[in-house]
Amino acid sequence: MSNNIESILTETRVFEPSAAIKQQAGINADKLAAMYAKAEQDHVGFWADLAKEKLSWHKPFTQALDDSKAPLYRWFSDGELNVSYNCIDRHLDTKSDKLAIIFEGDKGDVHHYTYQELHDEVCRFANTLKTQGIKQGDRVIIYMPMIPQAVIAMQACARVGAIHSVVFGGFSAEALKDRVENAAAKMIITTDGGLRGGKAIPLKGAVDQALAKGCDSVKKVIVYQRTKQDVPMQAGRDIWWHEAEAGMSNYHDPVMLPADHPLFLLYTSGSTGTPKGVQHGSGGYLLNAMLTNEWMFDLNDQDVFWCTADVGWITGHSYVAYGPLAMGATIVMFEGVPTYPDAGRFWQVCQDHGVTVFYTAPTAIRALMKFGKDIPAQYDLSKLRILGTVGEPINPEAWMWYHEVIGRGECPIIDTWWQTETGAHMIAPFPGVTPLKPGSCTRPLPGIDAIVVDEEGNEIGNNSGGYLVVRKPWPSMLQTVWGDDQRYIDTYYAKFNNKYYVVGDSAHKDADGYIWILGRIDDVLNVSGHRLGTMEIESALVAHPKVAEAAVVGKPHDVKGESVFAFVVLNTDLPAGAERDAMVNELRNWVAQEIGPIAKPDDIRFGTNLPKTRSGKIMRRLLRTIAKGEEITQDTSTLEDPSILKQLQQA
Ligand code: 6R9
Repeated sequence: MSNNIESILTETRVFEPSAAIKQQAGINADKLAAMYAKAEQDHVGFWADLAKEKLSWHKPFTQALDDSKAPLYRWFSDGELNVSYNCIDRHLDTKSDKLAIIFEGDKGDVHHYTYQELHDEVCRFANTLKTQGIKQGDRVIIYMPMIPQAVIAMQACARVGAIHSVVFGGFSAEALKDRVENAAAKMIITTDGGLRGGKAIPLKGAVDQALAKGCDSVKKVIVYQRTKQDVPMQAGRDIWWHEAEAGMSNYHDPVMLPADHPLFLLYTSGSTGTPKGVQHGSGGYLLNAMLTNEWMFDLNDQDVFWCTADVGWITGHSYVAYGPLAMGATIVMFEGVPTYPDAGRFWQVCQDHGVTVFYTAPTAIRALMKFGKDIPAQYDLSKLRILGTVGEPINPEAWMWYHEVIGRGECPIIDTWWQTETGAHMIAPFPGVTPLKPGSCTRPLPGIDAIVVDEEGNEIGNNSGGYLVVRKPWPSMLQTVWGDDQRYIDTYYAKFNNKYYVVGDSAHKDADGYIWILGRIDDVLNVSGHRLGTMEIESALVAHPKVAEAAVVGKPHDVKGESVFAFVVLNTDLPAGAERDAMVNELRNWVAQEIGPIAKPDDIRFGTNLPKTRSGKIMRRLLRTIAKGEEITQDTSTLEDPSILKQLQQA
């Protein structure tokens, strides 16, 4: 940890907000100071007032926070609302003709939806869900590419009170099956396929494979036609979206639900083998998802907001499907990839649709940076006024490139730290107020009581690294792990006796109170901003008939942040030459099939054993050193068989 801290502390540049953004931003220094003061003085009241002001309630709540079963907190429980009503219907009086979604497909096809059109689409699909037997509380899996129908499906679920769980389209049939079964979902909504980088990617095929292996809870599969590739349809179970929707009304009365009714589950990797279903509620989740679009992105009626995240991740929930719509903003959705047909694609989309606020991940910035500044220079990016980043720490070099080359040296870089579990931004700058330091996500938001503590749970101050924790509950925090309250408590609260929400990241706070995220402290990798559990990949590897044992570690990677490095013990002889190459390929494809291509190891090394202590614990820190290609200087005296290190280094 100490190496990291030192290297980060050498970053001393500070960027004040420009005069233009200072003047434009809805939240100025005075307003922000008043918010901090109010939150400090009355934490629950601060959130309660915002909930009353920002959301449309069918029935007002009388109690903001129910902590009677802490740490299972519930917000605004006796209030009633509907999330989809808050995202769509309430704008219709004043904004029915305003664009809600500007969609650009992989091949450059463009489709616009006004708020009225979005309303009608969502209502028709909500009526379809009801007709197909979906009731309040049922779980619905959405396994779709990045097209407006994914958002329409999410909003329609919210309208009828069904709990959706979006599974990223890049996950395999096996990963899909695990999630369907854990959620005991009644329906899957999918497409024949998706288009990415000029190629048609099948999706329905993976659904069929998953259903062939189990998933007995699934009664219906609704299939949207996107690519028109041939897909088999099983009579009685599978139905085309357009056929199911035929004759449905454009009107649907949204179901008013308790504010703590679950809105969605999103599966995410943790330090144990199986992904957990992070459960989010309705009112509290929407409040923070909406507010942070106002606070961090300063969204107003003239803005065109493009968040490049897929709806399969939390960022695509809070900053595509829900938050900006609750603000009544115009969003861009893009189906394709940043490098197709060439590395100017992102900048072309920004130019063509007049994007003013752009939000992406450091891995994308680093990848596009490699192509040089001449490519973005070919596009008119003058409308951009705020740039955001999320998913992993952004290195100062990428920060500067983003700020100077994409942001003309004027756009503030809003580095937002948060997680699937937190629902919305937690630590981030306000564009019109906060001086920026490249590489720091700056300060916790008002009402977010995030601190850094030592092993004993005592707050530590300047310049020492420790655990990032959150002391007080906040409205968009996860409600629990689906069906497993104990796992929720064990994972997030047990470490400090239920006193703090434990984030799983290490961080340090500098003398100005700025937070610098150092990385995960658990066995979670961050590959291109996506969370992958080392245990998950290890379980996939050992499920291969020829694998006896596996250990996975992260290796620093200049574009992806981290790459997957696997050490494998086969139950056959140590392979060599062409045989070894073939085995490496076989295992990489195996992992892609078990989890998805994002989990494919970049490197695989074979050994006759793994470095273990005499008590049988795998010494991962040694494996990390080997993965980096560095010399081993650590103490290896507790190793059972030190010769194994040489073998793994040479392999
Ligand atoms: C939103 C999202 C969460 C983990 C988190 C941390 C890392 C996210 C970051 C960041 C440094 C940032 N992370 N944003 N690290 N600076 N701005 O990414 O959610 O997929 O659940 O990942 O990502 O390690 O704990 P999720």
